Formats: sequence, structure tokens, C-alpha cells
Amino acid sequence: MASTTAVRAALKSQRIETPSWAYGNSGTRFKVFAQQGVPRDPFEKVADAARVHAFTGIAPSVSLHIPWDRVDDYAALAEHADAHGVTVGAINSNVFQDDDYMLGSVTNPDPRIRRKATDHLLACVDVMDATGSRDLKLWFSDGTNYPGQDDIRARQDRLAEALAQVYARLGGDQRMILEYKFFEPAFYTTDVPDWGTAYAHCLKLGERAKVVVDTGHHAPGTNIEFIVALLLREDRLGAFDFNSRFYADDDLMVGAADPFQLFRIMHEVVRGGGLDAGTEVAFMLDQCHNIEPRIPGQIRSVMNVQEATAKALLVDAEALEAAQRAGDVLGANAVLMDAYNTDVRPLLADLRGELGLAPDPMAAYAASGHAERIRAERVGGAQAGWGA
Ligand code: RM4
Ligand code: MN
Repeated sequence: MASTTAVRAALKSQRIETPSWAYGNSGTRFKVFAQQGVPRDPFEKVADAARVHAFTGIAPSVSLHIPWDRVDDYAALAEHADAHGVTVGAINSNVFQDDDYMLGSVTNPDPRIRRKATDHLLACVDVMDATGSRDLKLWFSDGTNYPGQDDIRARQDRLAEALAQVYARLGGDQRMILEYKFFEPAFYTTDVPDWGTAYAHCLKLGERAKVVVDTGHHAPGTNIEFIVALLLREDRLGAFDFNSRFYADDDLMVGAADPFQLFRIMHEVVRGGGLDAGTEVAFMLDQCHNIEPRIPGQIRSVMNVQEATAKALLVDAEALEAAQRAGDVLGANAVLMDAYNTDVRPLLADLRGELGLAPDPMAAYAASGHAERIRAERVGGAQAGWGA
């Protein structure tokens, strides 16, 4: 059994970043159901993220999405975050919602559109400078729908060119983190479909280019923990976008669909040093709460990651290694399952007590009256939504 002190210390230092877009209204292409009390601007989204941190104690940063979180004064937004006890995390670029990008953004056959897309990415680095963010997170919807529509290889060349320009613009401590997704919205080819493509581009760019693993961006059955182990081994795991899925990129609460998969991922993270002091792996959520209330949805998600992490930390590494060396297949598997089957909720409740937090963040938030308060206060104005 891993030392309890070490497990507790690791859990106390764990950090999970929540996304600004999780606090706005979202839905499917069929319907967005508006909820009461939803933020009307980026300042209110940041305030909601701060509530999640207040009740969990381990979510002190919020990622922004540009232009959804466009403000006149980004330094003022960062100060607002600071005043609420959180910081601005990764800056997510958005080159997928402009008519110009129908045939792609940085891989578009038209050089004018490529220029426009690259300029947006460069502008996101300006936002990072103003907010003190470390990471520029890139996800491209670029791809094609029909065989022959465009030249697959030429699109890779265009992508490489844009990434190199943006990488060269980064400040010394800033990183570029590149996210892959196997399909959607493109249905035939996607320009960054998998970890291998992202990794190949990152290798060429330099050490501060790393891969983002969004857990919902794989074909069903993909062994995500293998990808995690490999990227950690190569020192190219930049970040997670955590969520869960039953079918495609469902963006449901992490750990809801498959808590065992989340545990297996966190086991590889622990094994690969991804939780060690000084780690640069960013643990972010990328979710939408279409039918559930947002702030509690985020609190629950943070807790789900924390529970999976606690179980992964409880794996008896020595016993596991001994069983593996001895070729004891069932013994090794049992070591892992013992940790997974441990109820870590009492441990986490106790740890929260030490941090001056309520033992049950969900109940504490419900009792705080905050949900009722924002419902009463946030009337009038346009509610923020996924995509605005
Ligand atoms: C994309 C991708 C990005 C996120 C947007 C909202 O599918 O996962 O990380 O910024 O959605
Ligand atoms: Mn994502």
C-alpha cells in the first residue's frame, strides 16, 4: 500500500481546470434548453468557476475560449479572476465558427483564409500575454468530407506552416498544446485526427509543443491509457480535456460513463510521473452540461477526477511490480482491482476537512444558497451559451 502521507500530499496538490464554456447554456443541434442564473458574460463565468474552486479546493483556474470570452480588457478579466481567488488558465482558440472556415482554417486551400486563421491564433497569444496564461490550446475542425476534395498531404504542409508561425510567437514560458479528434465536423479526413499526427507536429515544433488528450476524441474501444503512457514516456503529454462519452464526442461529465477507464488513465498518469511536483501536465475539463445545472455539474466532475486519482494513488506499486515480474497475471490484476474497488470517499472527505472545506462539496453547494442567488440576480441581458 502506498504511504498514506504521500497519497494525501499528492491529492492536496492536485489541480483541475474548469472551462468557461461549461457555465453557459449548451445543448445539441436539436435544442439548447436555457437555464436560470446562467452567466451573461465572461466575468460571470469566471465567478462561477471560482465557486467550483471554493467548494472543491482543487480547481483554481478557468480556461477561456476566444472569441466566446472576448472582452475589451483581458488584464481586467485576469484581475477579476484574481479577486475571486482563481486564475486564467489555457486560452482556447476558435477557428471553427466563421463562414470563411467552411473548407478549413489553417489548412484551407485559400491563402487569405489561412492568413486570417493564423492571425487569430497569434491574437490568442496576445490574450495569453495579458492574462498570464501559460497554454495556447489548439483544436482544429479542419478536414474534408469527400475523397478527392483536397490534397491530404498539402493540408499537412499548410498546418505545419501555421503552427510554426504561432510557435515562434510564444514567450519563453508559454506552451502550445495541440488537440486531436478522430472525426466531426469533418467526416472523411480530419487534419489532426489522432495522437500520432499531433505528436509528429509537436516534435518538429520544439519542446514546448505538447499533445492534448481529450478523452472523448477517440474511436470507441481505443485504449486511451496506452496513449497516455506513451506520451508521458516521450514527455509530450501537455494536457487532458476530461469528459466522458457513450457514443461520440458526448462531452458528458468525466467519470460518468466509464469510471474504470478514468481510473486506468489516472493509473498511467501516476505511473508516468504526471502528478509529480513540478509536472506540466494540465488537467482540464472540457464538458457541456446540457440538462444538468452547471456549477454542481462541474463540482461533481472535479470530484470524479479526484476520486479516480485517489484510487490510482492507492495502487500498491511494489506489489504490482512484484506480481508483474513474477508473471503473476491474476495477482497483478488483483492489485489494480483492489485499489479501484476501494471506497475513497471517506479519505477525501477527511482531506477536505484539513483544507477547511466542507466534506461533501455537492451538499455544501446546495446548502449555500448560491444557486438561488444567481437565479435572482442574473435577470436581463443575454445568457452566455456554447458558441457565444
Ligand atoms: C472541441 C475541442 C476543444 C473545445 C471545443 C469547445 O471539440 O474539444 O477543446 O475547446 O470543443
Ligand atoms: Mn477538447
